[in-house]
This record gives sequence, structure tokens and C-alpha cells, in this order.
Amino acid sequence: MALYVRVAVTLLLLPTLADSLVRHYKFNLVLKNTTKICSSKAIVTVNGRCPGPALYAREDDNVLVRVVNHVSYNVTLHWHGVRQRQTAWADGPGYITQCPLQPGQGYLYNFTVTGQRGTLLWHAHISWLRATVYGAIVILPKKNASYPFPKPDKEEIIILGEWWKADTEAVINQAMQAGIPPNVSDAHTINGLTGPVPNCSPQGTYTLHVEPGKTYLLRIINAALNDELFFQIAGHHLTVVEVDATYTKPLTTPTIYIAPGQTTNALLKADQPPAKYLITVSSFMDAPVGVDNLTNYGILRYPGTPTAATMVLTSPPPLNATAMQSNFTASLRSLNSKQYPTAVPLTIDRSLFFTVGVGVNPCATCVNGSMLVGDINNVSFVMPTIALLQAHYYNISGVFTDDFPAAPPVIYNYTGNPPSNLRTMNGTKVYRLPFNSTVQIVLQDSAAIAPESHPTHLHGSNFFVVGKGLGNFDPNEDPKSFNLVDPVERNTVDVPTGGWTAIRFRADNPGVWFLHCHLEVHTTWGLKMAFLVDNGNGPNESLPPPPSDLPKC
Ligand SMILES: *[C@@H]1O[C@H](CO)[C@@H](O)[C@H](O)[C@H]1NC(C)=O
Ligand SMILES: *[C@@H]1O[C@H](CO)[C@@H](O)[C@H](O)[C@H]1NC(C)=O
Ligand SMILES: *[C@@H]1O[C@H](CO)[C@@H](O)[C@H](O)[C@H]1NC(C)=O
Ligand SMILES: *[C@@H]1O[C@H](CO)[C@@H](O)[C@H](O)[C@H]1NC(C)=O
Ligand SMILES: *[C@@H]1O[C@H](CO)[C@@H](O)[C@H](O)[C@H]1NC(C)=O
Ligand SMILES: *[C@@H]1O[C@H](CO)[C@@H](O)[C@H](O)[C@H]1NC(C)=O
Ligand SMILES: *[C@@H]1O[C@H](CO)[C@@H](O)[C@H](O)[C@H]1NC(C)=O
Ligand SMILES: *[C@@H]1O[C@H](CO)[C@@H](O)[C@H](O)[C@H]1NC(C)=O
Ligand SMILES: *[C@@H]1O[C@H](CO)[C@@H](O)[C@H](O)[C@H]1NC(C)=O
Ligand SMILES: *[C@@H]1O[C@H](CO)[C@@H](O)[C@H](O)[C@H]1NC(C)=O
Ligand SMILES: *[C@@H]1O[C@H](CO)[C@@H](O)[C@H](O)[C@H]1NC(C)=O
Ligand SMILES: *[C@@H]1O[C@H](CO)[C@@H](O)[C@H](O)[C@H]1NC(C)=O
Ligand SMILES: [Cu+2]
Repeated sequence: MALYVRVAVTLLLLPTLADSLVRHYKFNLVLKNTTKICSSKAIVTVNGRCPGPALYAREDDNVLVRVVNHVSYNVTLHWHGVRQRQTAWADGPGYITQCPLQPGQGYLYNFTVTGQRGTLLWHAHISWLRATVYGAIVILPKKNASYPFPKPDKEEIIILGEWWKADTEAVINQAMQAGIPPNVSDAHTINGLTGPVPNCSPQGTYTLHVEPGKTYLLRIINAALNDELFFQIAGHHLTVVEVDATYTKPLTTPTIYIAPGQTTNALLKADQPPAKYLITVSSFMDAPVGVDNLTNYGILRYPGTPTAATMVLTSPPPLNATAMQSNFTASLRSLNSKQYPTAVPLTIDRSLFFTVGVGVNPCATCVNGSMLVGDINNVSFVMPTIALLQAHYYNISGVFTDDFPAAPPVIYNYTGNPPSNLRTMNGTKVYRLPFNSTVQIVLQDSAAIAPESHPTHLHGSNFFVVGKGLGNFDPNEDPKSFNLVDPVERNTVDVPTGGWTAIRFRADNPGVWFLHCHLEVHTTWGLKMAFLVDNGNGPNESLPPPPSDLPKC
């Protein structure tokens, strides 16, 4: 039996504060049980609905989110992509920056949205609860700032998700006990709507109502657990203007690729003859890995179109549309305007090479006598029992070590034949970074079992995607083609199947910051690590003390 964490959000906007003051947005989130949807399972909802409410703020606003847990699970919430400058205590990943809110407990998440504007998402960050505990974050430009693109007439949030008939906690627990991949989802969702699902009562179909001639800003969010997705609308092109709350050069495309954790703002012009147009949401998977391959359908509808009118159709890309996915990601560029310059580090203090992949470890009690594990540089991350940030701040020894390797222990052909030994080592290791150091990470897919795409997410900083390629990264040749002028700035990027991606960032935010695959199954298996960014000089460059209501373990 599953719960629906019910996040009741009330927006208490303090009215009419002078624009020169920092405004405070207050949200109250109450985590509560809710009723069943389909197949007699109770599921975790937010305010009785899934997705939960959108949080709105303006750039530079202070956001206060009061969360109270009224369910029987331990819960934390994460504000995905919010940089949390000097507010690591509000970041939210369970046992990384905080101990969870236990049943009955509350916590005030207190952070400021500085230097970013656009769409992000919030979600639970413990176990698989984010399957149903998620919602949009909309950061509007400052009051007198305008968008660097034609002002849309209307805006629409489109959150894509995944839905299981079963309790997702049972799904992952069963898989972990057996050591095999978890059951794939039973449907994809658009704003919580599954469309028709076999053996369920009708679940509703998403409809986007548009008026002829108007321009819409679609705030598209991938909140799915495990599925990279394609999104398209028959007869219409989309113009991407922002990803992960950073502006991009306009990119016009019939199909958007979006990985879990990523957000994409795209302009849609309702310039087609009045009719119904099919919207498709479908998986991308170009590895021999089981995935939910069911397409969810929505409808774009112009006014006056009879219900019985025939629909203008579109076929979703094939599951393995690698060229389309690769071309889309390679085409994204940061805006790099005078007002929004691209601050990519040109010199590098720490150059890291991380293999990301899946291995196999012995497991006497598992189905095959072995279990699947995820790893970075052959280390499968073991969750601590108290939060890393707490252990760091209070100097508690024995919780983690700071010897996370800068390179894999064995050099081999990462995208060729697998090594004979697929075993990984366990560890709760962090990589330590001096304050304000510049970092480059080459994320290299390692095909121990099979090559596979890994959308990798960094907490606490955005990064610039300076290069990507197929096969093994060549440290002599590949950097010559890095884009150090207008690389896209993001918080989550795919590492291509059988390839690599190079990212750069500046470690100027003191705290402990999670880096992990945003496919939840890989995170659960251990494809994760953390950076520890040391304090700089003085209070403005240091991690402040924790808030007094920080949950304890
Ligand atoms: C929520 O549901 C769970 C399981 O049904 C139950 O154990 C728990 O007591 C319920 N909590 C509340 C506050 O109703
Ligand atoms: C939020 O944190 C800031 C410091 O970052 C502090 O000044 C402020 O008092 C906090 N707000 C509340 C309501 O605790
Ligand atoms: C917004 O208004 C403030 C106060 O009038 C001014 O200082 C600031 O430069 C303006 N910003 C923009 C982007 O116009
Ligand atoms: C996973 O799928 C298998 C096979 O369909 C089924 O027997 C099992 O009950 C499912 N597990 C959960 C937790 O629903
Ligand atoms: C790559 O994407 C761009 C932008 O969507 C498009 O103009 C171009 O035709 C695409 N090229 C290929 C080979 O798909
Ligand atoms: C979709 O996946 C199911 C198994 O989950 C498989 O039986 C089916 O053939 C797949 N369909 C396509 C079109 O790949
Ligand atoms: C993609 O999948 C289809 C159907 O399974 C297959 O026929 C095709 O060869 C695959 N394409 C590539 C490039 O792997
Ligand atoms: C585990 O066993 C199943 C069948 O029981 C098999 O299909 C699968 O390939 C095995 N997996 C591994 C990693 O050995
Ligand atoms: C590694 O850690 C997992 C739990 O995180 C445990 O099940 C496993 O036994 C450990 N393996 C070794 C070799 O310590
Ligand atoms: C790695 O293995 C692949 C597949 O066998 C092969 O095509 C490639 O040439 C190998 N690369 C190196 C550097 O040996
Ligand atoms: C960080 O380093 C850069 C030079 O790499 C310097 O310009 C900047 O002032 C430094 N920032 C801080 C906060 O020390
Ligand atoms: C909830 O968190 C506390 C503190 O970390 C831990 O002791 C407890 O075992 C957790 N409960 C569950 C059900 O995971
Ligand atoms: Cu992954």
C-alpha cells in the first residue's frame, strides 16, 4: 500500500513591497496521506493531486517553504536546479545535505533564487518518492526585466512524469532484493494525466487549448523517474529559448528531447488551421535496456474545433532515435548576450575523469547470485546514516572519506568489450574542492554490461557543457574542439550511450553537493558521489550554521 505524500501549498504573497526590497514568498507544504488512484493502491499525492502546485517567485526573491510531514515515510524535498548559494542546508537530498523529515516533523526550506530565471522543478529526494511528489518552479524575470525573446501571450506548464499501477516503493524494494532491474512504469503522464491505461478506469487526456495567432511559452519539465523523453506536437514547431533556467539562443525544432531533471522553455505559435493536433510523449532508449515504450498522447486544440473532427497526427520518433537526440543536444547554445554573458571557466584547476556506468556485484540472496550496481570511477556510493553536510560542518568522523578518485582505477576501452571483472567497490567518498576552484569533469560512459545513456545532475552549481563525443574521450585531441564561447549552461546533461560529455563549473558555493545520474534506478544502484566545497575567506564565502529546525537522524 502506497501513500501519496500530500504537499499542500499555500502561496502567501506578502503584497505591495517596494521593488527595491527583497520580497519573501512563503509556501506551506503539508505532507499527508491521500486516496487511491486505479488498482486500489493508495498513492502519494501533493495537495490531493499529482503533480503538486507550482511555486512561483521572481529572480532575487527569498523563498520560504514550510514542510510538514504527515505520512509514514521519511521525506525530503529538493529544489532541483536552484543553485542554493550559501544555503546548502536547504538543498534537500536525503542524507547528503539533511536528515529526512520523519513522520510528524516539519522543516523550513529557506533559500533565495539569485542569478537565474526560468523553469525548474521541485521533487522528493529520498528513495523513489519523487515518482509522485513533484511540481514546477517558475522563476519570473525581475519586475522590470523582459524576456530576451518576443513576449508570449500566455504560458503553460507541461510536466511529464511516469506512473506505476503499483506502489513505487514496493517496485524498487523488490528489485533491490532480487538484484535485477525494477519493473518499468505502466504509463507516461502529462500534468499527471496518463491517458487510457489497460485495466484502469479512464485517467484523462491532456488538452492544450490555444487561440489562433497567439504565442505560448511552454514550460516543459521532465519529472519522470527513469525515462528520457521526446515531446512533439503535430503540425507545429517549437522554439527553445531556455533550458534549466538559463537562456539559450533560439532553436527551432519539431521534436524536443528532455531527460529526467531537465526543463525546457519553448515558444509555440498557434499559427495552423483550426483543428485538433496530436501531442506525443515517448521514451528515448538506444541501449538494450527495458523501458516503458508506451506513448502518451495529448491534444492541442483550437477553439471551435468539433470534438468529432479528425486529428492531425504525428508519429513519435522511434525509441532508438539516437541521431535526433544527439543533434538536439548538440544544437543547444547559451544566449551569451551582453546582459546574460556565458561565464565558462577558461582555465581549469581540477581536471577530473569520471567513468559512469553499471556493474555486477556478488549477492548470495539475489535471484542470479549477483546484483546490478551503479558506479562512478568504480565506486558504488553507499548512503550514510547521517547527512554528509552535517558530518562536514560538525567534523564528525567516520561518516565519509574525502578520497574519491579523480580517475578510474583501471584504464580500459570503456566503450568496447567489457572488462573481465565487473565488480565495483563500496564507499561513501567525497571529492574535496578548494573554494572558487574551476573544475572540468569528463563524464565517460563505461559499458560494463552495455553502453547506456546517463543524464547526470549536479547540485549547487550550474555547469557548462563544453564538449561531447562518441567512444573513449581523447585527452589530446577532443579538447581542441571544445566550445568555450557559448556552451549551453545546465544542471543536468546526458552522457551519450557509448560516449562522453565534458562539463565545467566554478566551485564557489561552500557545502556538500550531490552529483548523480538522474535515472532514479541508477541513483539507487549507487551511480552517485558528492563534492565537498571548502569555505573561502570570511562569512560571505562560508557555509553558515544550520537552521535550528534542521531534522536530526
Ligand atoms: C497514512 O497511511 C499509512 C498507511 O496507510 C498509515 O500507516 C498512516 O498511519 C497514515 N497516516 C496518517 C496521518 O493518516
Ligand atoms: C532565512 O535565511 C536568512 C539567511 O540566509 C535569514 O536571514 C532569515 O532570517 C531566514 N528566514 C527565516 C524566516 O528564518
Ligand atoms: C529595474 O529598476 C531598478 C530600479 O528602478 C533599476 O535600478 C534597475 O536597473 C532596473 N533593471 C532593469 C533590468 O531595467
Ligand atoms: C513486477 O512485475 C512482475 C511481473 O509482471 C510482477 O509479478 C510483480 O508483482 C511486479 N512487482 C511489483 C512491485 O508490482
Ligand atoms: C539538427 O537540428 C537542427 C535544429 O533542430 C535542424 O535544423 C537540423 O536539420 C538537424 N539536423 C539533422 C541531421 O537532423
Ligand atoms: C515494448 O516493450 C515491451 C516489453 O516491455 C515489448 O514486449 C514490446 O515489443 C515493445 N514494443 C516496442 C514497439 O518496442
Ligand atoms: C532501431 O530499432 C529498430 C526497431 O527495433 C531497428 O529496426 C533499427 O535497426 C534500430 N536502429 C538503430 C540505428 O539501431
Ligand atoms: C539474471 O537472470 C535472468 C533470468 O533469471 C536473466 O535473464 C538475466 O540475464 C540475468 N542477469 C544477470 C545480470 O546475470
Ligand atoms: C556494499 O554495500 C551494499 C549496501 O549498500 C551491501 O549490500 C553490500 O553487501 C556491500 N558490499 C560489500 C562488498 O561491502
Ligand atoms: C574500443 O572498442 C570498440 C568496440 O570494440 C572499438 O570499435 C574501438 O576501436 C576500441 N577503442 C580503442 C581505443 O581501442
Ligand atoms: C574567483 O576566482 C576568479 C578568478 O578565477 C576571480 O576573478 C574571482 O574574484 C574569485 N571569486 C571569489 C569570490 O574569490
Ligand atoms: C527515517 O529516518 C530516521 C533517521 O535517519 C531513521 O532512523 C529511520 O530508520 C528512517 N525510517 C525509515 C522507515 O527509513
Ligand atoms: Cu544513469
